[in-house]
Amino acid sequence: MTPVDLDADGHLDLVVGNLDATITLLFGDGTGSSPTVKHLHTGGRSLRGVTVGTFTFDERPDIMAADPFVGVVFTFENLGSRSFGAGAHINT
Ligand SMILES: [Ca+2]
Repeated sequence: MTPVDLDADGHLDLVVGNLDATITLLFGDGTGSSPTVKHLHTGGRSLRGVTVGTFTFDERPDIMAADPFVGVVFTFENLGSRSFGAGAHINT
């Protein structure tokens, strides 16, 4: 689980990698309750590591997740407005 402000609204959001190979995004509203939930689907088998960084150097935090069962790292580019590009595959 990684806390980060994905949508640049000043409130921390959470990025959670799931055993079913999905990524859950919880967009906080600053109250600590009732976050807006969004899911990203990797198409993998089971995630074991998720990290966030500005991999495309545009100052928006992107998401990277590792699936050791299929030997792939998935990257999701943050396009702004709570939308993300399709997960790109990097074979490991
Ligand atoms: Ca936020």
